[in-house]
Amino acid sequence: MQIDVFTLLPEVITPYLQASIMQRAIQRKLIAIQVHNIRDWTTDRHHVCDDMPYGGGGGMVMKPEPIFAAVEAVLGAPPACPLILLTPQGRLFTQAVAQELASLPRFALLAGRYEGIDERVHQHLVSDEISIGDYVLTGGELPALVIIDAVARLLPGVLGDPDGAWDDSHASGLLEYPHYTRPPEFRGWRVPEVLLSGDHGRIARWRREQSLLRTWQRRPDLLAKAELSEMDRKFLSRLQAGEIPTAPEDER
Ligand code: JFE
Repeated sequence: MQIDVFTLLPEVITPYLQASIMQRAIQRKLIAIQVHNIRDWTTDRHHVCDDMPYGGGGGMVMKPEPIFAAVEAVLGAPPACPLILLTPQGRLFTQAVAQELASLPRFALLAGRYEGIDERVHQHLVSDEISIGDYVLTGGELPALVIIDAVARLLPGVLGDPDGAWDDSHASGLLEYPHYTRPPEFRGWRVPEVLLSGDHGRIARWRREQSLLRTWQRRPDLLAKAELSEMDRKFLSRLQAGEIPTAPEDER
């Protein structure tokens, strides 16, 4: 997998890629990431990348010329791979979008700054626009890193796990069950007895019910899309009927 990142702040992107799991994935050539400074493609003495908005109003707008020059120099014209603009106006980034991107051999990310980017970049250069959530950041660098991270961990071999990315919350459509490790008692708080029982059937059922309980309590919107068995549905209707205690064990 090859990813190109276009940014005015390469120094924000690079350190994250040089640590931990990302660094290992790059060393093992599972992923190749090139970071390009858009300012390197300015042609004026002061390397200016922003200008005042036509029509007035506050804030500055990213100029189109250095962006087009950078992208066309690296990706060609038209671009050889999808070019994704990070913006609050994009389609929402989800695990499904991460999976979609993880299936591509190559894509590129354009991280803007200032209050916006000249509309001609949206219209004539970019192939897709993604938002990582409904809040406003100061630029596209953190969204770019979020996307790289979520995609990288889906690539075979990036996680230590031989089964690939865990069948975790957003993959299965339910929230994760609670995790515990040693010691069995910490400050008087005990690990649920079932997890110490060695009974793998009971443990699997407890975890499934905890996933269902948490999803019902915290993200009931996810239940509509989740894949639920007949047992799952029976458990949820008992929850709904108030037949199951919902507080953590140690608070009952
Ligand atoms: C840029 C900015 C004023 C944006 C309404 C480039 N999910 C997500 N949140 N924020 C971003 C993405 C993001 C991405 C790129 C960005 C924010 N800004 C700041 C300022 C209005 C804006 O759009 C500049």
